[in-house]
Amino acid sequence: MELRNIKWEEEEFLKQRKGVLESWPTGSQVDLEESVNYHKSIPKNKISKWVLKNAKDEGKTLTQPRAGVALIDDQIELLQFLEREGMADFLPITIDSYTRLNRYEEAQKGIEESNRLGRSMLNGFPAVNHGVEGCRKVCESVNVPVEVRHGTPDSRLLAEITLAGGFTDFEGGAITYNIPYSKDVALTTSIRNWQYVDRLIGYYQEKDVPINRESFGPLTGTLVPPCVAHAVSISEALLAATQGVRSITVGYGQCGNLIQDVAAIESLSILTEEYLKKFGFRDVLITTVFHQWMGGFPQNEAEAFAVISWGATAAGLGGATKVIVKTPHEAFGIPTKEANALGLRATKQIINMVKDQRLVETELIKKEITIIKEETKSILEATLSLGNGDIAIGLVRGFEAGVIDVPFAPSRFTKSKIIPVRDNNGAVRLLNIGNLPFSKKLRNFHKKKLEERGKVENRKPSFKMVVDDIYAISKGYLVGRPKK
Ligand code: 8ZB
Repeated sequence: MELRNIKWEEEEFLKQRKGVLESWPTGSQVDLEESVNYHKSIPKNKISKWVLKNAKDEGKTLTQPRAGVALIDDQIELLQFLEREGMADFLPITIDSYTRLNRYEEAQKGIEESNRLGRSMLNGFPAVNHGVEGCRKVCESVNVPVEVRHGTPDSRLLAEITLAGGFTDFEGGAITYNIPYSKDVALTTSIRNWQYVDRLIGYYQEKDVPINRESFGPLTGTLVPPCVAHAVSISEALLAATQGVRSITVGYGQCGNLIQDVAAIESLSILTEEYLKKFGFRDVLITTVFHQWMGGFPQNEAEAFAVISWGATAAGLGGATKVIVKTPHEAFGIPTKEANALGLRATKQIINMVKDQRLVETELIKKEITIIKEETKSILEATLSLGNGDIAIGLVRGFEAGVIDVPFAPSRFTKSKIIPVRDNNGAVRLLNIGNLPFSKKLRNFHKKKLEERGKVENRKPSFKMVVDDIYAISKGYLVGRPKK
């Protein structure tokens, strides 16, 4: 089938389904009609779309952790703890690495080892192996929506099983779960595989079962400027809406400068609305998710809490619908449930304190919104134009040409020519604009901002500065200044 951004015919979709479901034994447990009926019995307070809609209408920011372990009963205990002690508004199952790579045999060994040793020997929940009933048990054990969070370029079977398993929200996308995670997966392949996932959700939607889709805005988590995250998230929103998805969360990872972060969330929702309308999608619920700092964390727990709280501040002041929370164990790996709950509680305290404050009308933020909008539009327009208006084709050609680009990506299918660095206020700008189709005015803006910093530090902006910035937060600062 030729790659194009059009809704898959039902017949084509059902034909491919057979192969997907036959690729692992638990696939045979999926019965779409039965799953649709199952979803109709889920109460509204556990359906992602309705919980997100309420939060958006009421201007609330919901909290959500990451959490995944190998065994069903342990996953239930973990989620119940995070709901009760962490007061999480939203829960996840974080999927293990073997499942993300479709290596279900090794996931099975991990389950058996975990059973034998009495502790989790996987770094997440192997949902495909646990099957439909295992997933339903997890969803039924809590009182808030549970989202599938992973990092899987080919998540067709994972989507089949988890959606039949009662989850109402599915993270990822053709770009955000490929470019930062894989070296050799072609974009044409990941776009097709994610069209399948979106088409499956479109199928549920046609039967009045709303499933939310969320893009993974942080990408490589390393100084990704807002325009890059936005262009990618909006592209994934267009791909999803085309297949019939009607509830979409677009994402962004904290950069660290408050003005830029607040402007990023605000501009992300405005631009997504604008582009979906432009392509004729008027009935899609659009919400935003803000990720607390995705780069290196300080080891000291008090310092880690400070980073967490700063992220919570930006999420709250920016009016994000949801915030993904880090923990004081971030520098060391997967957190204990107690540490996870503490990150949630610290975040909620801040969210509650800033919820009645609004910053968006501030001049500096307005200016930053204008910049982000111009940058994002220039990337999206060039990408669309390379696809002659088709975003799927445009993405393949655009990444090849570098007019849309992700910094520090392992993928062979992106140029990764752009190099970000902080300006003198800590906002993320571009040291190397690569092939991004920026106007002269935008280029000068970045140049001027970096010259400003260079002058203060008495050095030329260079890769040394970039490296200093990458480590700065873990060492206690935002901007990586030279040692005096
Ligand atoms: C790309 C996302 C990385 C973040 C966290 C890492 C890091 C990964 C789990 C998890 C709780 C898990 N993460 N796996 N957190 N439980 N099974 O995702 O610590 O912050």
